[in-house]
Amino acid sequence: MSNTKVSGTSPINRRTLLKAGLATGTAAVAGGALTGTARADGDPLITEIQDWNRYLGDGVQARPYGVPSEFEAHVVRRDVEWLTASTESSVNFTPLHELEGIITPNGLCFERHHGGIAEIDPANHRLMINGLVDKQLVFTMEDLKRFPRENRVYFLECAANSGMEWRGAQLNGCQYTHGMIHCVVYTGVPLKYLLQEAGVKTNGKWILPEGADAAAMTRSVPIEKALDDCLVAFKMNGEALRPEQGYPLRLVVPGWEGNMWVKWLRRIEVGDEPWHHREETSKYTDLLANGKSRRFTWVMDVKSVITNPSPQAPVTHGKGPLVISGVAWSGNGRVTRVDVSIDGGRNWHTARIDGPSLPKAMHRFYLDIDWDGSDLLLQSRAIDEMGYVQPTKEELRVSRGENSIYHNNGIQTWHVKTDGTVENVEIS
Ligand SMILES: Nc1nc2c(c(=O)[nH]1)N[C@H]1C(S)=C(S)[C@@H](COP(=O)(O)O)O[C@H]1N2
Ligand SMILES: [Mo]
Repeated sequence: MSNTKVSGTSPINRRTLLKAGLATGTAAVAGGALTGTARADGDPLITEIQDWNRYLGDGVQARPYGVPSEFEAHVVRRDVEWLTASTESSVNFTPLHELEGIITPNGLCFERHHGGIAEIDPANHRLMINGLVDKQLVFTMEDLKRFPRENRVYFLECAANSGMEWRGAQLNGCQYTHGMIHCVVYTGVPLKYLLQEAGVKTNGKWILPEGADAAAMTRSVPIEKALDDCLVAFKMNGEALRPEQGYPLRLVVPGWEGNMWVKWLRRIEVGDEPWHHREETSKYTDLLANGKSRRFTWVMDVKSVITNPSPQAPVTHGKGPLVISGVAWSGNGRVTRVDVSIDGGRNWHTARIDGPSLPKAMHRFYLDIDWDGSDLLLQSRAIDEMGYVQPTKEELRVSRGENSIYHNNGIQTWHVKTDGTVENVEIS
């Protein structure tokens, strides 16, 4: 925990920052600067035969379902104990600082449950469609798998992601400040096929997806979205959904707040107006400075964060070539550009987006610099195909006040110190 504030001019020496040797923003690795750190001769790791080289290893089927190397045991979801009263209605966080590319491995997708994990035998699972439809329908999992299906990569972000950071820098690590997000490839049936099968009546304007868990979560979703890109998904990253993520069936609501992605999906009611249930009234609304609340803030706006270096991932190699890596996403479509600043937002450099650029999916960006070893104030600012620019936290507070929890897409600052350690700070 820390509450460090770094003021606009001191204590960071701006001239030192500017000397950090950043070239054009594209590849800035100085030629020949990256000599190996290991000993070139006489290193016992080269001259001595190691155990893994001497003895046969485990054969096939020693690990029928593979797990990561024992040396990766620290790469796990983590929670913040004081945040919630119980683990059944709680959240843990994706270790973003340990991941690369744009896909979150299934076992590391953050979890947010309101009534714990429902453990459902797919043979006993049903999906009902009722309400303002021509014919009520009940599907088994087998029925659903006879509809045409699609594969789509989408991020899911909880609207409360970064919520603890509204009033100032608080949690020391991007896992905690930004880890209520994951991005996987879903396989599922477009919801519109199921609604067409049931026949939505002309006054059917909203749907109410409902979960089969102990929380029986519900949210009102406008019919336009339901008929647009929503999926009823049964696979993630090629395999069955994990129980934590709604096995055997979850609703996918691309680009919209995670709360609407009902897990353990058992029923979809069609209605003529929104239901105004708990999760869209007392929760997932934002109290403005004037005492009014914003409601139905569905879209997750453009956002980004630098994942390395970051407080849990300090620079351990000293000055010289440094890979700055991060993720960006937008519920409005593709991310078209990410800018990175190493001097707290004074100067910006266009980062390199690498890997697939898919709408409503995570994007990976890099800025390769030659670090001169001085203090850095790292920031990233994403821009999406609608032209939205990620705001500063101050801009957000001016427009939304200080009471908000949800939809904090403000620019994050990491203070990289001369010893390579990194701290969550805010520049005022
Ligand atoms: N049935 C049900 N669906 C649910 C929830 C829940 O508690 N029960 N939590 C919601 C919230 S608030 C979020 S952010 C996402 C989290 O999805 P994840 O656990 O796959 O990360 O699921 C949503 N769907
Ligand atoms: Mo959420």
